Amino acid sequence: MTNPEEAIAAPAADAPAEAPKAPKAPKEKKEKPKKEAKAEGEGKKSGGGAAAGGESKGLGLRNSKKDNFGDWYSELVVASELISYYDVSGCYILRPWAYAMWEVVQGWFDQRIKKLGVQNSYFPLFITEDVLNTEKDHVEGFAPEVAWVTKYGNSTMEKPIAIRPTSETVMYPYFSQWIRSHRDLPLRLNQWTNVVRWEFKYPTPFIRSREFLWQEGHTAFATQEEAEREVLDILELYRGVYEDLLAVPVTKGKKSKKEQFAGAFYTTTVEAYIPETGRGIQGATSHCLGQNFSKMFNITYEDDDRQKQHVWQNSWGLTTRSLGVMIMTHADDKGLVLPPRVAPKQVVLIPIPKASTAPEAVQAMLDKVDELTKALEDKGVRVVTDTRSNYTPGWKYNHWELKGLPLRVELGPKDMDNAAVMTCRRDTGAKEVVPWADVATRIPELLETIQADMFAAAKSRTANCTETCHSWEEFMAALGNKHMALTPWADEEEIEEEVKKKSTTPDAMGAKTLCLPFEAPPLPEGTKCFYSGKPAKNWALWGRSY
Ligand code: 87F
Repeated sequence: MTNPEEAIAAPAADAPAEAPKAPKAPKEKKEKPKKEAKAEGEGKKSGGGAAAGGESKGLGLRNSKKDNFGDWYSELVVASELISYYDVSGCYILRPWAYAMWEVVQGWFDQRIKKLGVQNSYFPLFITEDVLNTEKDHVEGFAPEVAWVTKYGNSTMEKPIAIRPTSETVMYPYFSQWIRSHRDLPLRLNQWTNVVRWEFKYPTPFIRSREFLWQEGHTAFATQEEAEREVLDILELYRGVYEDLLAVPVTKGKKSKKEQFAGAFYTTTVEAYIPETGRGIQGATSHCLGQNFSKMFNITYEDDDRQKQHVWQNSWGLTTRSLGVMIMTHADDKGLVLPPRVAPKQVVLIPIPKASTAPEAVQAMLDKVDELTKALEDKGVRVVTDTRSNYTPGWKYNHWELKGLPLRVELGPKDMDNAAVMTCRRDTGAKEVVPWADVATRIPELLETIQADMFAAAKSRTANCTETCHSWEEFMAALGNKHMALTPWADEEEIEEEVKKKSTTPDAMGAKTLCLPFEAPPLPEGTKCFYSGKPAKNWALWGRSY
């Protein structure tokens, strides 16, 4: 049995970000051996697979979510055809099943930021050393993660060129050129790209990889008020991506000074939580940069009095990590469990003729499948039909369960007689007979119910794993239970350092603040910090984290 702590990530002490003054490459973490998906042939009819019409017969995953989370996750992402491992450590192939979900996330978010007035654009992948150093102060801590191109063909580059880890230094020189007067504001740009960060923490598909996909928004405003309003508008969209699309509950809040982006005025975040590992995970961040970067990059506009003013800026990012959090939240020992709104296919229709069914009756069944498919597609439902005759129904059930399809719809001889279909929910296994006449209305309803139920279940799991703590003993007990701790806090960086050190055990990394939640209980006058006993300034949500 693998300790999930080890299986997923190296102890935080390996993080280059935590040892910013040592730009030499930390030791690489070896990746786990690759797990291959099970042979697809197992359920072929000739091979004597599961009985026709039968239930799942042990084609699930070898590892269990509860007992060996890390191995379960690695096996799951490969077996469900989301990921293939690649021979550059920390890089993964996103197969169509994964990429289709990223496209749904992109579509959801892109449509909404455009409504806010954000425009898409594309800036180059490469950064010269000089430009990257424009904001040396904040890049310094990240320097060990920057990858460089040093050769072309057999020749050495005169000057090495960095591969973007983020695009502040790429974009802001042009903000400085493009913004002249208040008429050029607001400038609100986004780009959907890949970025490269040569991470040395243990890599995990979706959660931490050396190349990943994201959107990065970079915006400039004349006033602080406009900028701050956008920070929260974007954070609300990030909440929406997680909660409304991926059915993953998140806590909105502000990062502590220690945990915020060093270049920011302040950082807001949505934080998720994985009960099995007891770890918090940062979902997405929306930063108010204040005038920090506009002063560095000389981004100014002339106000009505012809005075030069530095613009107010924000930046915000959401990555393919969001899919990993969704997978970890919902999947089970049979495979993925996809929330209908993000599932590339929401319904699988499977005709189940018997060996004795007459050819005309089989044809009638197939015609019915076509008709129901069309009726569902007309309602905007994403349907796949599985009419393959060389696989048994049992094998197909397992296959689509592994892929996480929210709803299975079966059509057998009995259903043909009753003018109905049998539906089976992936999340609960609940079955329901739906008359043909109701398919086009009832199935979209069922999908919405599944979506809502999955979110409610995840939300209650997370709520049950958050403990309010007023003392160090309570705090350590909560962490020992793999829970998050909500504490009154004096909001002092030294406390956070000490808590991290003191909560580090031989088996587990130290805890840090995940965020200072926007929604928290009242903090009556005289409430004391759980650690220092000093007057508490706010509530903080703590946890071990990814
Ligand atoms: C790694 C190497 C170099 C994070 C890095 O959060 C630089 C960086 O600046 C770096 N890792 N960051 C912070 C990114 C800040 C900000 N950028 C735009 C975001 C959202 C999107």
